[in-house]
Amino acid sequence: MEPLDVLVYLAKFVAFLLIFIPWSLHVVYRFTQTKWALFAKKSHKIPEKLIDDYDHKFVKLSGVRLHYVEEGDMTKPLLLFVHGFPEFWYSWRYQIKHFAKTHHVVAIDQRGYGDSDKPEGVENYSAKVLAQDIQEVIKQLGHEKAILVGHDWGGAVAWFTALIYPEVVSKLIIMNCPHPGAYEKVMRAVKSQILKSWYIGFFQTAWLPEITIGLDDYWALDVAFRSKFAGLKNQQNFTDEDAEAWKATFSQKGALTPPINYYRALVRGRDEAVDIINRVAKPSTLIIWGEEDPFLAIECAEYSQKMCQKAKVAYVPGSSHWVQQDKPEEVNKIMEEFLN
Ligand SMILES: *[C@@H]1O[C@H](CO)[C@@H](O)[C@H](O)[C@H]1NC(C)=O
Ligand SMILES: CC(=O)N[C@H]1CO[C@H](CO)[C@@H](O)[C@@H]1O
Repeated sequence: MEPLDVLVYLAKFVAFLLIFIPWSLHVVYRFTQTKWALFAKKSHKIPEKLIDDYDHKFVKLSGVRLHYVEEGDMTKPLLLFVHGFPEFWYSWRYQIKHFAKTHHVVAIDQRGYGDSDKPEGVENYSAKVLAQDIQEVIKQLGHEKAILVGHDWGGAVAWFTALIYPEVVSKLIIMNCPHPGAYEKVMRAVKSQILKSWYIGFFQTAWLPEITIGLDDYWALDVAFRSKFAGLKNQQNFTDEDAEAWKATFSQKGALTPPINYYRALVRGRDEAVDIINRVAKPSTLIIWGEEDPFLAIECAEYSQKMCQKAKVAYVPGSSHWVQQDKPEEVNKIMEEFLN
């Protein structure tokens, strides 16, 4: 080997060390940053204003202790707000103060959610148990009846409360949630609804839904509440601070399983509930429907109306599934007209 060749060889070797090795390390580093970040847990904190600007309380029921936020005059009629999945009392932030002028406003964390108790086991989240919680909350807060307002799963619980305990519901306001009997009819009649309900099947599996929702710092929550996928055109009402509140709530230990258990209990308990779900809702009912809901076919509104003694449907054009947060002014106005 000539000395010059040796020099060239050495130069290449040094270049290799200087370029290739740092590059490889960089690639490995990037890999750990992105792929491992999928499983990394960031810490989240409830924004101060959620704690300071609202009156937080607890109510003890026969099975669980529930957390709630309260505003307004307790001698006025009770307006009881029940949130959906995956949400908590704060989903009603555009309604709580607004209706406090005219009502005793209470927004609960349903069992298994937020600061409320989270009993174990799928059976503890059956629709009958959830409806019983609502009936007990009304009594414990010193009222005979409530105007019950429910959205999504909170809507389902409100429907079940009206079907099982009609005597405690003076009026029913439902947002983007079908009457349980109507839902089954829509599943048979409207083919697209089966596709829209894909996640209910997924939620029947163990562990996998919890892991998936937690991936990449609860990316699923961003997709659900802040993306076009969710039917959102106007995203201004879901601020970064709101997203932080959501992530702080659902990143608490064991915070995902109880909400998913609602779906597991629904499917397992279907046959037992069959006599309840085909009942007609007796209270005077208002159905508010955000038209751009990717999870529920718009036909659900009309089918639900037919399962009520007396019901009015108000469609909200351009609204996502999260109608009371997406179009608060419209929703509050529709509610006021119905309440007066
Ligand atoms: C339901 O919750 C109670 C506590 O509230 C608990 O004692 C019971 O074991 C739970 N049921 C199941 C099936 O896990
Ligand atoms: C806080 C906020 O951005 N509120 C907006 C929510 O959306 C309505 C339109 O439906 C706006 O009018 C609000 O200002």
